[in-house]
Amino acid sequence: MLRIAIVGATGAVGRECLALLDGGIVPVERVVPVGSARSVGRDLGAEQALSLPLAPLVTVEELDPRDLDVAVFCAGADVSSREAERLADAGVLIVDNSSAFRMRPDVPLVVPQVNPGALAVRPASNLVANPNCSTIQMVRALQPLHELATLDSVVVATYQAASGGGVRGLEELAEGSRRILDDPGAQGEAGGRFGQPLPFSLVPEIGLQDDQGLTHEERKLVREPRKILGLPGLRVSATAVRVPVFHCHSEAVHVRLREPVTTAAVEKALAATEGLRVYTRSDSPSYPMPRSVFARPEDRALVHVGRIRVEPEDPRAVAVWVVADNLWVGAALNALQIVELSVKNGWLG
Ligand code: 2RA
Repeated sequence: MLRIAIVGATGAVGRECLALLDGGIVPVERVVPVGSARSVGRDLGAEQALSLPLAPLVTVEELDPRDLDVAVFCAGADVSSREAERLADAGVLIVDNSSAFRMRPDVPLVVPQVNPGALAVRPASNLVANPNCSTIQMVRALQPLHELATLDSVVVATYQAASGGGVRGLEELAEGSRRILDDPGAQGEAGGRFGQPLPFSLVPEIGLQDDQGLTHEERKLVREPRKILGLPGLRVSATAVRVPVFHCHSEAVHVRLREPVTTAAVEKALAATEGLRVYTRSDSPSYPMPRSVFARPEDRALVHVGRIRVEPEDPRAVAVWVVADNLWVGAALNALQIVELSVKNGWLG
């Protein structure tokens, strides 16, 4: 039975972590919700109708490592950078959802369905990094393609939901959409959670652009798959776009393989992969959509792959459409599956 802290418990990902723990993903003795000073005193158990053994909400500075086996951080890179290593150095396993430690060589970057071997032994750093949400769903679709015919290069365009911007992102999309429906002339101001007005528009910039014109989100989509898949030379070209959708990230993934394949072989390889739901042309519709994926918990836990096709002029070029719940597959569920795998491997709990 684990003593687990959820740092950022009142945020969009933290709330999903509590809900998943309530559903029994791992056996818990005690759950410590951690939030800002202004959240102290909130009863998250009542707010979310949880039946967990919840401790009173505390601030991250108040966490005592002697009372913890594991802490899941979902409060952003600043909090992780400032507080995670204090707990890790005191023996607490840290599963971090932020970008703070992902590229450190002594920190495994883990998608349990893709590179479980990265957790065969406890990392000496006591740090495990959860990849970026848009990376997770992409590598879960890429892995079977790599095993089938060896990846050569990837081009991806993402269509990322407002929930990637947390509670504030969801609220801004809802409020801004209402304003425009009430007054079609309302333009909305630049700034805000997404840098530009999102309702009824698209924002092709997630995170700051670097001096080569790639945004932070696109850099993650280039670097993280190389580490997770163990393919340091993998070429990835990414365009990350924020779209006026509340939940679930979608991705148009174009892959170049080393060997020729058929659509039937690709569908078979994807369908044989744990945690993927495949849509073929005999399905109606033959593709997943954000609202259909978010509608049921059993679908929120899967990566959905459709529009599977081999380019007519090039049998080594494959295109797929990938949709997943960025709060579950892309964050809370992947993080808790890391905890679950660590327990299964016998070195946690
Ligand atoms: C986003 N991947 O979608 C980033 C962080 N969750 O905004």
